[in-house]
Amino acid sequence: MTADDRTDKDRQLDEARVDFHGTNLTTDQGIRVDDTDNSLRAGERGPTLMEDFHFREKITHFDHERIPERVVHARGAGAYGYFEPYDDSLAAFTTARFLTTPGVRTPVFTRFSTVAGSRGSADTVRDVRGFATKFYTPQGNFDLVGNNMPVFFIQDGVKFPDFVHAVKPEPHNEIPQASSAHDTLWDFVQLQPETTHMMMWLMSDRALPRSYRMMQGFGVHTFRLVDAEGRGTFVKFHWRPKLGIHSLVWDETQKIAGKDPDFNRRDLWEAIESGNFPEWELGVQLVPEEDEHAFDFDLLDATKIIPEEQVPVRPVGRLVLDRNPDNFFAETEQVAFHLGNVVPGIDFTNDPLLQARLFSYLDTQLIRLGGPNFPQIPVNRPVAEVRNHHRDGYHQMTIPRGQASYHPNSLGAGCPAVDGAGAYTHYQERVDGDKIRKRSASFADHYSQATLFWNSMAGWEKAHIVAAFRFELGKVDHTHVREGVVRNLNHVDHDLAVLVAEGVGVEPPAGPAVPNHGHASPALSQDHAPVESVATRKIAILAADGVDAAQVEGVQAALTVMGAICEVLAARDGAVRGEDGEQVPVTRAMSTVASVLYDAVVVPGGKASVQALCEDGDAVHFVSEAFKHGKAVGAMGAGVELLEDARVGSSAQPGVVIDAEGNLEDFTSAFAAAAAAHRHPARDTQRMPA
Ligand code: HDD
Repeated sequence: MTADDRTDKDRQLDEARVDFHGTNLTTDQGIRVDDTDNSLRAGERGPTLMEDFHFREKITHFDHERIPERVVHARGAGAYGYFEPYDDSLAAFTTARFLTTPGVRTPVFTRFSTVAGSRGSADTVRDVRGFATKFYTPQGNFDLVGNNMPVFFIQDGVKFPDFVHAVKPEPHNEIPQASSAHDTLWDFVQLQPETTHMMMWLMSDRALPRSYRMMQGFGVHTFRLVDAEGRGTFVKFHWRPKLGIHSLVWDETQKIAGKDPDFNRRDLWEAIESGNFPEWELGVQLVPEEDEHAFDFDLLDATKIIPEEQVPVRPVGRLVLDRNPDNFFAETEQVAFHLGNVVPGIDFTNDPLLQARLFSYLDTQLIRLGGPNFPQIPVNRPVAEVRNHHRDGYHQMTIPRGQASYHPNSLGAGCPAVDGAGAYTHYQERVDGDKIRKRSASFADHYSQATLFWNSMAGWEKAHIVAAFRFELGKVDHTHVREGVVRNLNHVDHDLAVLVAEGVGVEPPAGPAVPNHGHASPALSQDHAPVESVATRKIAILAADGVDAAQVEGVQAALTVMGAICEVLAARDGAVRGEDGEQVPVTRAMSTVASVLYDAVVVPGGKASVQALCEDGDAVHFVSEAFKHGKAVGAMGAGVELLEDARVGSSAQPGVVIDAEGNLEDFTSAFAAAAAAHRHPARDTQRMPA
């Protein structure tokens, strides 16, 4: 980042940044410390003295280092960046200037998260991913606190504690960690059909993102844009990743959870450190107020999407993340998002899930961050001025001057003054009704969109969904819970219900509960979101002594130019000898990594190298496993022998690229295309043991 790229937020953060280079150790009071390895004692073998203020301060501070983790979304990773609108086309709908002033870069902090696991859980579990962005606009902070799935489990926030209790580890033994595959979640699900649509998303590969950089984000609720005249337009927010929407496969995620529990976090960090700044496009679906009732679902129901074929997503700007935080706790842990942080021109709707969230986020920050002054924590501070009569509380960081801390006042010249111009004005909506605990009949259809989702999936996506239901329900001990889920699924699609029932040993339903409506929304399938580039993909090149050095270098050079990250893996770190005795640098020892940490694998030629790899179980397994997980597998010259040993064979399977002649140019272009396709699910992997 150059000095010119620094945002207002970045400059503001300078005030809080502390650098320790060239400094001496002090206490919190700034007193220089002469020894931090030996406590002060009465005699060399005597007891520690209370007067050792350095010892007491050091231990006390340590004892108080932990704060409560987030009750949900505890595990996450974040980064700074900016948002930039493409043009002023939204000016007709909203007074939010950060959305409508082209060329203006609004600083942001984005945090991605898993929902159910605790802070130390693995990244690649089956779960929803949070996608929360704080925009530090000159009009104040706007937080878009979304997920990577466009719908939610429940319609009314009053049920959120029930849902979260059901999905979290079970209360008696705190098992399982970061997993939905257990009785309490599925018990809740079978009794609460409104979860069905979201469960289809959760059982799909959307719950297993390859990277935070390769997943969509959604504001989920219908919000409102408000123009200068106070007119409203309904809006749904969408984030679309520039690198395409890609997922891992289930077997892979489970292995990565052990091999590299920080997989997604590391991926985000490394991409930003290496200058591959992740980018998303912000899109909006706009619905005029008068069309509120034009749909066969309720816009206020967060278990429903507006199909993109009905209301297209209009691109409005881009989000770029270009700087990692300096300190995880200070920034990523202490960042506090709140759906209620809105700027003029953006307002809420009466979605009962949204309304509940408006209460919960501020409330939870009070316990998590220890009092009402958390907006003063550097990562949370707006770049807009904060002037009000809030006073005192734990950890007040500002020194409010003057006598008057009330409104109205004359002793402070009436300041801070209340002036309507440019102030946030709530959208005027006429509301009347009886006080009543009742849900609208327009929220009652829990299945049509679950069916829409199912119908929209490609064959391989359907197969993954069925396998996911079978896995999850297979972990459920109570038969009646399995049966209840199958009953619900029979309202989605009869074939789906039968396939799941057959896998989990319950009686398949005799016939469909309702006929499948047959509609689909192609935009929902990951098959229809191709972004075919190898940029930032990790390619493993397997080598041993005797490798064809020219091929290693050639493949590396060609793929690196395309933006891929190539790593040479060998039995030992350091270097291997090429066929002609030259040194070929090794990036990592194979024992420190695994195929699941790469997107594709190449086996270059060189007789001795390939023979050694064929004798090395790690190398054979590497290739079989990559193949099983649908990744591009390539071999040049003698490299094909390793493919044969790994049961990949030399036959034409999708995504397997073999160049027996060792023609570098032909090979790299075919291999790059295969790797860019991400996965090759059409492959026959039944026989593969990996
Ligand atoms: Fe929530 C955190 C997203 C429903 C209550 N939520 C939280 C985070 C995300 C979401 C991304 C993590 C923010 C961060 O990185 O710090 N939540 C959602 C979405 C929802 C949703 C997209 C539905 C559309 N949430 C929801 C409901 C409630 C909450 C219905 C309560 C009634 N959510 C919370 C919370 C959390 C939270 C307890 C925990 C930590 C935090 O807020 O700061 O207040």
